[in-house]
Amino acid sequence: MRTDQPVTIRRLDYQVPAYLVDTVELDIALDSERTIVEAKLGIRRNPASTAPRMLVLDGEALEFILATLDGQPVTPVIADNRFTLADVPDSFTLVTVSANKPSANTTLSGLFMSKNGFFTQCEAEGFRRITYFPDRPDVMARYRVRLSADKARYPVLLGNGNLLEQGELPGGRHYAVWDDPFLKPSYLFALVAADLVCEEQTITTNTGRTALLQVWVENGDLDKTHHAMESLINSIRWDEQRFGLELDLDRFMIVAVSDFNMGAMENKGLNIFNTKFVLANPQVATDIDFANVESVVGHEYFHNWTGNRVTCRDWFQLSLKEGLTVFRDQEFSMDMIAAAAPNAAVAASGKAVKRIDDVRTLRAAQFPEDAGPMSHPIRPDEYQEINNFYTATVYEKGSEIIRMQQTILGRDGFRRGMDEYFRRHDGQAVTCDDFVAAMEAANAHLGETADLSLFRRWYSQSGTPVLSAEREWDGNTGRLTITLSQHTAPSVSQPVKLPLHIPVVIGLLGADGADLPLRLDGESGPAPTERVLHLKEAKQSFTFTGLPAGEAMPVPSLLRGFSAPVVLDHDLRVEELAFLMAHDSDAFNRWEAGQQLMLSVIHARLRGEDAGLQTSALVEAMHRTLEADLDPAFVEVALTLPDEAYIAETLDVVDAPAIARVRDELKRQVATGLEDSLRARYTALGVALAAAGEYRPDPASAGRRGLRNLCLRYLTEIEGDGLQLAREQYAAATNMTDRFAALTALAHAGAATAELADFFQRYENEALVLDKWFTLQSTAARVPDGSSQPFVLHVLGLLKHAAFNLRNPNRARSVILQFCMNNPRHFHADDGSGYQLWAEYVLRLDSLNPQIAARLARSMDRWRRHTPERQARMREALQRVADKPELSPDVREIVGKALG
Ligand code: 0A1
Ligand code: ZN
Repeated sequence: MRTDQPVTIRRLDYQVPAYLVDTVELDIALDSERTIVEAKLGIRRNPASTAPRMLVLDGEALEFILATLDGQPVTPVIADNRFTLADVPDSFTLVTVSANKPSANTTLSGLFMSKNGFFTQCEAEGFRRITYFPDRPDVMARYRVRLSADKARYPVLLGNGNLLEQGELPGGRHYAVWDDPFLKPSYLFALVAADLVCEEQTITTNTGRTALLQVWVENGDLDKTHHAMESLINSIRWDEQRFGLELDLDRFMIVAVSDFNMGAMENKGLNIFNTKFVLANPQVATDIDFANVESVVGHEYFHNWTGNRVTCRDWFQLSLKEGLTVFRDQEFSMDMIAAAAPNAAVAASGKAVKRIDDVRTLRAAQFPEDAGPMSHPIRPDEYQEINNFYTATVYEKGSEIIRMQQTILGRDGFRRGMDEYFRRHDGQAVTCDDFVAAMEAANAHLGETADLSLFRRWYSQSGTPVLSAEREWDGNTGRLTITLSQHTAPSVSQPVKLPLHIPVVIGLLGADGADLPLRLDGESGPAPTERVLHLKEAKQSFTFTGLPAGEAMPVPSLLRGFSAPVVLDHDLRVEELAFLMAHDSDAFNRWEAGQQLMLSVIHARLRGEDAGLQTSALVEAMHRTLEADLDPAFVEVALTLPDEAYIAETLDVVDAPAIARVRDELKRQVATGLEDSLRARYTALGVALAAAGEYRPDPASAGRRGLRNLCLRYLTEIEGDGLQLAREQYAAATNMTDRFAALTALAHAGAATAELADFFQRYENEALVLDKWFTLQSTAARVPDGSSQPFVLHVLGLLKHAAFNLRNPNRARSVILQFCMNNPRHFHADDGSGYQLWAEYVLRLDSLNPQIAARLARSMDRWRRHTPERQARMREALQRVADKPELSPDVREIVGKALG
């Protein structure tokens, strides 16, 4: 629907559905130009509803053909994407016949075509583009589907559930009947009709049932399915072990499609994936790609319980399934890393590195979102377009809110809560509050600990709290008082913010760097060396006693493991940060102390100070980290400077090119200070990797490659042999991780002309690798030949490249979204050229694919924080988009909020 009047949907307006659908029988005759859908719905009035006796179904971009009620023709009113029938009985069978045109569907929502066939995407509201239906998640039905299509072109016909029957039809067509034994909401419906091949395997579940697992891909990609299959099996095993949850189907399919708006989709038994998160082999995928495939396969599989068996009552509850499932996939990845580790220390370090990666994402994506015009609680109160609410807040912050419940209740308590959640709600569509209530009920025996009444505010309040800590040390008596206070900045929709329940995991380091026993005033008995402080008021003090008297104040290690999604405003001195960086038993906080040191240097430099002493202290500390006998994956993250986006969030006024410049300068200083060690480590890791033999994407070797490639990157920042090393590595690489890392180092140095050309030739037929080639050039610090050509002209060149295609979301993202979102130094060019490009492409994309256009539109979210000159230009660009009369509700909501 295209409209100029945005319609706001509110959470508190929720009403139960007036009619329920028990059974759905679909007959879908697939045709690229005119697909005919006959739907037979078993409908009954919802006894819980007091609404008028009027059946209202959703329907969008459908051609109505006919309808019958209990066999009698009826004439619905069809207007404004609704099908309305007055005076219907209490229970009846409705048959509708409609048509749609998949070849014209560029939105990739509903039934659409990708090069080799038909695919669907129904979350959130795509099913209404396939047939008339009450397209809301609290209407759960049993589905049986008959698909028919041309056999030569679309030899594979897939649906949800079990295959009942298949056969030939006249005219070169064939059919298949699929039956899903589980109740499901319409957003989990899926079909695929395409020319595909699969890797398959059977598996026995923990109760001895056998299931067929399949990974379906285009012909020619079977050499890239193995990792996805392995990840699927690992996911199944992990959910059995960690949560006692078993695969409930006889058949579980993953299908890869190259045109897809998001990462993947958890349709019941028929997960549809963006190729980017399925296809991987050492020649085309990097270590990061391998890890991403594992985590997305896990994520979609875990949805089978958290999302499908128990689903959302309405879309405001989206975080019920998404926050929880992100938490589960994060835990899965951590456990996989730990399982591969040779000993407990490496396992702990590997888990910390995963946690650090997740926190970096949260800070770079969610913190800005929560401080900008799209700020919303993880359970939003209103939206105009639900597709705009598949956000870092609902997903990543939502996961943090689940993680805090585990921190508060303990691992066992959390597991009890999960068991209770399934015991109560299996087969239902429920709310976030139902989840928290199950957690509480299962842990009632814990008393006050299980009282999550205050904790619930995390679901309703937006914004990132700032947590401040002050210390008072009485060296004579060995008493340390830590006063914690919290403050969340007001937002437009929530001018008053209330205190939250913040679990603060804490340790105290003694003079030798070891953890001290933590005994709160009045306590006796054994004292742990790490514990959770529960901050529930605006300000609270905690006094620790029995600490070594006569010594210097112990150094607090606060918010270990990032125990809450807050900004910690600490009062630690530079020397204390360096001490934590060297000694903290919590690896996350060792990393964090380093990041804070780096930030303070960057801030000082941005203020125009030279910060020489601080810089040398930092470089020395980094040197020690590089030389220490530590897990290479940890060293890599510890030596990586904070992202530009995170730095920007810590400033009041953002001068993006200045941030990039200061960060570059610091990088060069680090590289100069560490040059010999970097080269030595680069060489040593190369030898170790070569000795380990063939490429494997396991955490240990990925960690070595990661650190080695970071060393290379630093070395290419300064004069010397860095570029030479990168050229040699590029040419000699036997895997994509090393080849692409070398290319990246060269590209950022503006010295990649020859290698970029070579790379294009080598991978011309590998779409996902070409996406990398485009992404790298759109996000590079310099144009490939290092010349002074304005960067935006280079981006325009990429947009005109024969291999560029705006209709393919991955390709569109690889150039235009990557440039606008991940290349702040050039996007914010002084002349405003980046903003003009942005406006033009938001408009172009909006007429093809509003979801992708709206994602792009969001790169202007934080426009009010830039310098006044840039703000003026950004506003102009935003206005240019807003002034277009015909805008999708998706883009209208984003630019409306940005300007509002
Ligand atoms: N539920 C999916 C995400 C998803 C959402 C919307 C989509 O199409 C508009 C596609 C996928 C997940 O969390 O993986
Ligand atoms: Zn999800």
